[in-house]
Amino acid sequence: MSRNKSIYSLTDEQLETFDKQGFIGPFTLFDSEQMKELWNKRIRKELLYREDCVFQNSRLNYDRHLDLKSLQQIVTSPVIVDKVASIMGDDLLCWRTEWFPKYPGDGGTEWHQAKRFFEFENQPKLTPPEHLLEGEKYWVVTVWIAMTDATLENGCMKFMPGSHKENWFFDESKGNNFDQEKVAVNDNSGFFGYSWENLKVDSSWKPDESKAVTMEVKAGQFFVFTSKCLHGSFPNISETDTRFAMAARYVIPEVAVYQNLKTFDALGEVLDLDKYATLLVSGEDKVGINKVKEPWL
Ligand SMILES: O=C(O)CCC(=O)C(=O)O
Ligand SMILES: [Fe+2]
Repeated sequence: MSRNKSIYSLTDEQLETFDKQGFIGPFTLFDSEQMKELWNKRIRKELLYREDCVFQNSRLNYDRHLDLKSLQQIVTSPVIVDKVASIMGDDLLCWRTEWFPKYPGDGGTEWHQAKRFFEFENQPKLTPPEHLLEGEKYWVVTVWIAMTDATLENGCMKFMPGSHKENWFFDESKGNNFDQEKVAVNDNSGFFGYSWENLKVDSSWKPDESKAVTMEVKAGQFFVFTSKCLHGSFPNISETDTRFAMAARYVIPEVAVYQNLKTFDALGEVLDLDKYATLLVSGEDKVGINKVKEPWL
């Protein structure tokens, strides 16, 4: 089943921009009033109901698109998926959704890059075939969806355009810099006490902030990026304005997700993969190396 080009697909020009910058957007999934209503009246409440979620007893709340219809509709929406398909092709798996809240007073997310999503524990979550790992083809992208307005004041995202064509400034496999004390106080950085600082290839390297592009978006808007593009976010310096976002991460079926793992380590937790599966959001899985579910809600 091939996916037709639609009004939601990226144009050739947009694809070129994505390739040049490493990110593209914002685009609109819902208008902001609709998103605020959906977020406040539905999604926030549904997130508290954890009976059917895949990772019980986890504060991370990963992959709630696997049990919540509202989120499954978002990650399978053609408005999003057609754009991801323009970049990576028709066959697509959503392998992760995660939350990035930023509360008043929270620090910004440090500049970082992610390749195989080692996530500080020296344990790659994604294993692409070698030719993809070293090649130019995109095999994993993230879609960052704003549940609330994201502003310079409350901690919107920022990117270093073109940095994905430069180096890996971070070496994820350095891993294991988990700070249990910080976890105990829960610093709300989104990384629960981990620091990218220790993963720098060259500890004296600093990105040139003057080249950063800021990404202020309205609730209901989203953008797409490759996690090789240096990205981070501003601190939330507002008094009362919490910024909430959901990141939906997609791979092509050639990429093995949580290869040979029964559990995985994430930000100080051990999560059991028993009920986990990737979600086929487009096309088909002709490779068969991952546990794949089709949308069912
Ligand atoms: O929302 C943030 O502050 C960080 C998000 C991020 O790093 C990601 O989605 O990969
Ligand atoms: Fe990130």
